[in-house]
Amino acid sequence: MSFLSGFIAIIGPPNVGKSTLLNHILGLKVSIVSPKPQTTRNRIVGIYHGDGFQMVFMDTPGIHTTKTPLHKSMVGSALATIQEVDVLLFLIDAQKPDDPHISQVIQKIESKPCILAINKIDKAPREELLPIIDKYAQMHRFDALVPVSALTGDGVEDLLNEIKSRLRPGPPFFPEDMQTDQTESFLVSEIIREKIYLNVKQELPYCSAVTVEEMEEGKKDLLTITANIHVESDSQKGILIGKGGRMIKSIGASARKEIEKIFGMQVYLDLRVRVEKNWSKDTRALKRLGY
Ligand SMILES: Nc1nc2c(ncn2[C@@H]2O[C@H](COP(=O)(O)OP(=O)(O)O)[C@@H](O)[C@H]2O)c(=O)[nH]1
Ligand SMILES: [Mg+2]
Repeated sequence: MSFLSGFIAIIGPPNVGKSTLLNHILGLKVSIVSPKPQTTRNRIVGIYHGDGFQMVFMDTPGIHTTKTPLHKSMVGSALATIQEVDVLLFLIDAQKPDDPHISQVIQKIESKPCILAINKIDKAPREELLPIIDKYAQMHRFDALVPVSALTGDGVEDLLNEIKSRLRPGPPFFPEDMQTDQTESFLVSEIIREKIYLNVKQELPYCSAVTVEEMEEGKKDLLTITANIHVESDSQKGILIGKGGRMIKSIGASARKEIEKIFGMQVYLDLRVRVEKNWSKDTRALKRLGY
């Protein structure tokens, strides 16, 4: 038997669990997750190594209608990914089968092999699944429709088998010990960004970007990291720092704990908040911040 491989894009509306599913498949967190929509801003690659096969997953930002430059860049990155892959994994939320963004995604599928995964079945009563499956089977000729829970792992094995049967003979694209193509500093900036989403209410997370300025491994297994959080106004800076610095401390502490776990060493994390007026609307600033 020859080796099988392929590129798979995980696409769908915002907040359906795309990043959670990728992390579950890999058994490793490569893509940040939050209860807020539009957490993922870039394409994230996750590599799943099996016996005789390799699946290269690409987690994408949710596809949605948008006008702002940042969100245009996010949706653009999702749409570009669709063009490049062998198989599409289209994820929807069983609790929101009528999400208005769904038809927008379906229009972009074109003629690629496409598997529909109906996620969050841990939250949806079984009797609600059949009508959803029926409805979607009529909407598009999906190659397979699989109910899953990215949270509990229910159905994920079936889903992987469906994907596997659509891989083609080909080489492994990545070495066996590689699970993501992200740089360490990108991963660190994403973890900090996730903690902003989890700690700060309202709109602020959407107006913040994180860059890592320095990462240095010193003596005694101590990793020193300096990172900037860019926000758009002084009042946002105030919210992010919080009363007596409480907010930024809490973001820093939870980010540090997770970074320590991933890198297996002690971390000193220095977070700085910078005001960069309207960065999310300025194409040059977007580029500089990685979007
Ligand atoms: N109950 C339940 N929640 C889920 C499941 N998968 C993801 N979630 C939650 O849905 C939210 C959005 O997840 P995320 O992976 O960031 O979605 P994405 O925007 O599509 O990447 C998070 O709060 C997840 O914990 C699932 O299978 N069941
Ligand atoms: Mg995501």
